[in-house]
Amino acid sequence: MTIMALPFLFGCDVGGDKLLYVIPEPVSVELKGLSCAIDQEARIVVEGAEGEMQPVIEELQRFFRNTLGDTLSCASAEGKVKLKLDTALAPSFYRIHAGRTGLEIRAGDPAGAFYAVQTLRQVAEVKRGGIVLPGMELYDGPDLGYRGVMLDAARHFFPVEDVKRLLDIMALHKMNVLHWHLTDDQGWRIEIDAFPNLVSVGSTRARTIIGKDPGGEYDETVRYDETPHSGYYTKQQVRDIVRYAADRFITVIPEIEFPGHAVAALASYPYLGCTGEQFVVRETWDIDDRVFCIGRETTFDFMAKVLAEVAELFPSEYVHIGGDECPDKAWKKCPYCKNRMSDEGIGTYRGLQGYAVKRLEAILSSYGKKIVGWDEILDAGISSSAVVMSWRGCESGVKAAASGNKVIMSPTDHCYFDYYQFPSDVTQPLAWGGFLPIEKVYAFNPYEGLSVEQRELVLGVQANLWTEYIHDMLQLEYMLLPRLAAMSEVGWSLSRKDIKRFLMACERFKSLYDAFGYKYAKVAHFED
Ligand code: TNX
Repeated sequence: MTIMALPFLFGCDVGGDKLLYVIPEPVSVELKGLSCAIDQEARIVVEGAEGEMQPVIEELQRFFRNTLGDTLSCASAEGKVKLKLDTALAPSFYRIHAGRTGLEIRAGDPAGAFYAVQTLRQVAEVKRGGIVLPGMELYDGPDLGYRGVMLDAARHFFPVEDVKRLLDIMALHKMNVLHWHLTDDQGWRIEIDAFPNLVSVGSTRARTIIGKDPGGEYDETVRYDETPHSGYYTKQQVRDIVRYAADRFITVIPEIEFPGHAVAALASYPYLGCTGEQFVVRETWDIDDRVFCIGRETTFDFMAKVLAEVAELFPSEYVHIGGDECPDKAWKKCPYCKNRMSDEGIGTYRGLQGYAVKRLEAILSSYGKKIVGWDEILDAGISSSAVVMSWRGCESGVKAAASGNKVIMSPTDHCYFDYYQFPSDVTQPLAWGGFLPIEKVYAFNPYEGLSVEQRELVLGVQANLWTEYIHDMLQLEYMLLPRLAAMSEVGWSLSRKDIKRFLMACERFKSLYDAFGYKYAKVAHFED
């Protein structure tokens, strides 16, 4: 059993004031003189909703096991560690009282209690065979309900263990949605019983472009690694991940890209494209003209069956249907698409996408799901229940909110973690492009341009990890951390952001990442 010595993280003297460094920043903290010590003899007492509290008890026990080397058992009374549901607190909100007599967590719901444990993990110190907590009264809860991370598992595949590790990292930062990008031109990553070729063909590309994709025509200067890249999640693995996430109060929203970013699907079933040609799973990264045919009914039969299986696997209220970057070049040459336009009275090729999105929305609605889509879905008109994920800036989000739609803000300029973290004169791994230092993530204001009423429609924010140039988990963590710490404060502590305090807290957070073995970028303010 490993005993991990956590660094002394709390009670730092800064200019004479004692500060408690927690990320994301809690609502209020009052430090009390006397600390609270917990050793193996302590017991956990749970009051109310024992069943629902089970994942919280397990997280507490994991925390104690990792720090004390032994776990704490539950007792029916007289425990030193108390967990209580308190209806006076809002969902996800919690209070921590730590004092000489013990530790008490009160929470509005089990998620709130889970977040309390995450806070404790950050402020605990191991001393003389026990955990010591600062004496404190802490009150906390999130500003925004949706705090997401998108993992693109299509461009590069991340095995189950990596996804779980990402979920652990998210939990530490109190992030609560994993948007799982499962299909794209370069790979289909989820097993669908009705269409076995999606994984037998669609989950493997023969080779991958080396270095930066120049776009446009690929001439002889382009080099490939000549190594197949493959991988997919079985249904059993998907269920395992969904369960693992739920135990950490994280919802998983799957994304099945439609009607663009479809080459892996078309390579698996050529009849899904406008020409019926056989393609291979894409080996380069640029936007592709080969998209789903909107004219043929077989496309919708396919999507209805795929989405039925997807809806059954994911308990989430939402399914993400993609919708971004869908060229209309193939549709313009397609007799089926032309027929569709005349039959349905659709005046523009873009209108075909609007038609397709509405049909998918109806299909998903019959499975009890609502849709999320990239902001292009707005261009062709959407229904009021669709959620818009604003990525080309916040303008589409503002537009969607103005028409009463719910919005998730994830603009490239603040949320794209596939962008460089350092200026171009610093040596760093090849990235998509752009420049997104941690301070810029932190400066993100998802409410800009919105009236007070419209702000209600902003569900939250999301960091996006597109993985064209992110090959493995090590690199993924390097791109994610510490920028995720900044995003967690945008989502959780928006109303009380303070860059000076944050950067100071970040310094401390580094030792936490070290203790947990997470890789991070040594960004400025984050050096030794
Ligand atoms: C745009 S963001 C895309 C992705 C790329 C990404 C690279 C979005 C909805 N589409 O397909 O991976 O840029 O930053």
